[in-house]
Amino acid sequence: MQFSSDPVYPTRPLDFARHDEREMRRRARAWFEEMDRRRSVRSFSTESVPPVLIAEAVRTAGTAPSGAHQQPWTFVVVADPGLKAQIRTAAEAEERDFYEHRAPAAWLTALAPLGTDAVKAHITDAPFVVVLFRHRHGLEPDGSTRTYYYTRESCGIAAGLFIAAVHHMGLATLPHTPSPMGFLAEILDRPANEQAFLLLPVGYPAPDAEVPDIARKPLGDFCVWR
Ligand code: IYR
Repeated sequence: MQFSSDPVYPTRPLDFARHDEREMRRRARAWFEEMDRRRSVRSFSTESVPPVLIAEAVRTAGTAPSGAHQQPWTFVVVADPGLKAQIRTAAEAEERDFYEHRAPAAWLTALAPLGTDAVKAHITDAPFVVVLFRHRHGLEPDGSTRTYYYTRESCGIAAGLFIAAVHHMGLATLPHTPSPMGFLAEILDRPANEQAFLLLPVGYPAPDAEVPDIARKPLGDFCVWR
């Protein structure tokens, strides 16, 4: 219910680019082809990357739609080699525990074809490690909390835009989810309302990088029309 005292955003005309159908088809196909070339990269070059490029990708991620426009995210860009080393050590400790003790057999079976293990060289090789923190709730200036809505969905969309932006500019990334990720908030000194959501190393692929020779599902296997 809308009360007359509720603040309402002022509105302005939508800035929308309309194309003819031929051009829409061309753009749709070209974008698919570009995104279809994206691969998750697990071995990175140590070559440096201009920080402004990472800033542009984060800026793009920040265009994501979010629940009630609450923008429940913080992207921490880690370039400091000492911090990256700390993150790698902590992530590898969690991953060793995962692979050696915690992972159910079915999960290890599902991962086996990818050949992943507890060694996470990408964290120290890639020039940047971007950690996306989800705001579980907001904080008012007086320290009280404000409920946020659909924060996981919002952060998932922002992460997708970040991954697309990184790929589009000619860099590579990998969504990595060491579990549990509590150590990231600690090492990166984040406030209590922020929880690590995704860790994304960003850089150039190693010159000899290889990826699993796998195909994506054909459209008909995951798109249903009614
Ligand atoms: N977090 C672990 C395990 C892992 C889990 C999934 I699901 C993957 O798609 C890949 C890895 C790791 O990073 O090795």
